[in-house]
Amino acid sequence: NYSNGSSDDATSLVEIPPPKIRFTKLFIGGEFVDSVSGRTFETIDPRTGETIARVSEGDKEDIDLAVGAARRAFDHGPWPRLPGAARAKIMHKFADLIDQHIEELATLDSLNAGKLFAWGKAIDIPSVANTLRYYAGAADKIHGEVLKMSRELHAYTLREPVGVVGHIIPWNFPSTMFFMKVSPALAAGCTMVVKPAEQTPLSALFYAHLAKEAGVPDGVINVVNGFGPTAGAALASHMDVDKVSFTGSTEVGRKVMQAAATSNLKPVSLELGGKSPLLIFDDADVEKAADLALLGILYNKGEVCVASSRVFVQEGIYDEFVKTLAVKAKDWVVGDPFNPKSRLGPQVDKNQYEKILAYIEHGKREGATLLTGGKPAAKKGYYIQPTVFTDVTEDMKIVKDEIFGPVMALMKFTTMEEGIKAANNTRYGLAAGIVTKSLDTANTVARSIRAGVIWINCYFAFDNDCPYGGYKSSGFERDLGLEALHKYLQVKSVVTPLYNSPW
Ligand code: TXE
Repeated sequence: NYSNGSSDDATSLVEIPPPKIRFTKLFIGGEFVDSVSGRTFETIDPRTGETIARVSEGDKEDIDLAVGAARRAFDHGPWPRLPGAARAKIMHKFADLIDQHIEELATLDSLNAGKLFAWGKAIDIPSVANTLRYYAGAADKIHGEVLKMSRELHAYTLREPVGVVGHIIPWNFPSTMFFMKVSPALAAGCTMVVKPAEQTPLSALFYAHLAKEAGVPDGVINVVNGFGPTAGAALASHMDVDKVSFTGSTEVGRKVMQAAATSNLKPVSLELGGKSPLLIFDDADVEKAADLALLGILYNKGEVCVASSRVFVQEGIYDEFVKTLAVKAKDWVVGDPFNPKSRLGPQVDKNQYEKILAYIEHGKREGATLLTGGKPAAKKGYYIQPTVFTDVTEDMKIVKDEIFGPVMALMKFTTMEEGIKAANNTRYGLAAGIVTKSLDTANTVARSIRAGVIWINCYFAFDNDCPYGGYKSSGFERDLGLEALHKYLQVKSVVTPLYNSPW
């Protein structure tokens, strides 16, 4: 059964060796420094609501200093001028250093974001080292091409680093997001300022330290902790930043794009919210489909932009699916992220916790039926039970809005056409899942859904090779894959006349 907050349940605090919080300042020009104002803010343990540490609070002045350091490193420093293989060598060393600190880094993310320690140790942290290696492998293969040209001209393109990049990242995957942004930008030869989410600054600062140890030159990676409307906004509107790469809410994505447009018209890439559908057809194996549906919404306690928050089941297996899902949901034990039995930790902070519970209440008021969960899962900390709503209609708020928590809306469909129409009935377009044994169904649905990633008979099948990002209000441009490398590169055309041309 779900945790109920009693003293022997999974949410009881697991005592861990008190982690040393080694880095709490801003990292600018290769040094850890206090903020100009001297201000600090608390970073919180979502298991208890208590303070882990106080962290320097960056503001516009600190962003100015960090952008200045990145600008100098780009205009005069070695990084953009190094041969790609030399950048790759440093990136490999950086990745090796991450491998040597997996436990410490996983501890920071679990403590700061409520992420499962076992998964962080086995998946998140080793994967970020591999993301760095993936892009290190691309650093010496960046080149333009020779153009055919229709007249007596010889021409080619160069691919040059875009310049100083501002990365604004969220809290749900503090390590993954950091390296999804930083790795391709490093390979491209850019310099950068990272603004981690205010909820989760700790691992980002650790990575800044490891970057220096690996030999990344001073000023190439700068980290400024701080809040969105101050530090984030200053980065997005900075006249000396050449590109902003943002992951976060659709609402703030709009602000970032506006700030970019009204400052120096820097290009932006946006990876925003989602309300991803999972379509399960009559021919699916019900047990497997229920497992995928639960994974899709409960992994990382639903704080995943591509979470399968809308599940559509074809009518022939709907009743059996509902029964199976209700039983299997009980295996998703809510508990302390350091407890190996836990499969969902606490939500990241009080705001998210209250937002999710408010959506659950709204769902109940709108007339949806709770199949499972619907309540806090502990007396202390930001734990919520895995929650599944049935009797849901497409006009309900719990179906339209991104909740970003362990809350599934379960619906029934009849024909494939009806399923596709319902799946596309959203302002978002980040991901979608299809469960079927029919190739025809899979291929037709994959081509009919307007979303950036389609998973057939799987979910969350991420890979460094595989670009992902959104259609519609889920944003534009892609993270991961070689697509992401190209967003940190400019194309320059170079043209010269041939010897007998009229020039
Ligand atoms: O996001 P914000 P929040 C969604 C999810 C969640 C909701 C709110 O639905 O419930 O957003 O979360 C910085 N200029 N996602 O409030 O505010 C901020 O400091 C520049 C989906 O945490 O978008 C942080 O670093 N930057 C998502 C980053 O933006 C600003 C992941 C994201 O925070 C800013 C997170 C401003 N004016 C939330 N205001 C996904 N796509 O994965 C804030 N920021």
